[in-house]
Amino acid sequence: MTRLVRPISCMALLVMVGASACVPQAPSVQGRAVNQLYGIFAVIASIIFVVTAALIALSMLRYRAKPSDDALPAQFEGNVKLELIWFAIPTVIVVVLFILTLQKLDVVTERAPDPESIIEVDAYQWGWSFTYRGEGVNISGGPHNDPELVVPIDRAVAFEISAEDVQHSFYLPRLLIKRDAIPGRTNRVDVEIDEPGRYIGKCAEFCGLLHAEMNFVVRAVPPLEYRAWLNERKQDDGNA
Ligand SMILES: [Cu+2]
Repeated sequence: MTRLVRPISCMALLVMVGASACVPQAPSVQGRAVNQLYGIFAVIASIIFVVTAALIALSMLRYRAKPSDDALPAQFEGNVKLELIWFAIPTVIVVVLFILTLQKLDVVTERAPDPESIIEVDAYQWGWSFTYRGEGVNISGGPHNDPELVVPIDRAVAFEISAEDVQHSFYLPRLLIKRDAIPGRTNRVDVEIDEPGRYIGKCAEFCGLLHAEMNFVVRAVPPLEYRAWLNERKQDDGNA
């Protein structure tokens, strides 16, 4: 039976590492940094799980009491070398993960020096208002009328996020972006999307009765299409 421990452990490790590699990749510079960090955490956690489970299984199988064996097994008290090893290994793992997390945090929180657009996000019960700063364009909507904003791909766009009434949260699940929207405070997050598409946005902070219907859409398009859309909206809003 103990001969099976190693092949089963290797298979379990491969399945877990493979599963972590199958997680969909976020199509943005910031989301990809988070994805990479998730991947590293998943691989290290999988190795720890498999090694721990294998050692438990091995000791249960190899050292279980035998019917004929009623003598007390050899007794040990303390093992300095072993204790140092199981102190050192988790410490090294935690320090390495901490340093990697700080590095990825730099990517996620970095502000673009010259973003293509700055979009002021105002959350309220139960909708969103998006104002393109300096462009005279506003898009807003609430339940059953989800606002759809347009952003360019391959360009950094800055979101400056605040709230009018209670706390909300600006959340783009597919892009792995989330920032709290807090009354009286502005949180900024810069996002550079690199695949065109429609990305669903949600409020991720329970904020009242219609919280679940507080959705929006981010449509990412090529830069030229974005400029054309912006000019069209400017004219429409100007004529309104
Ligand atoms: Cu909300």
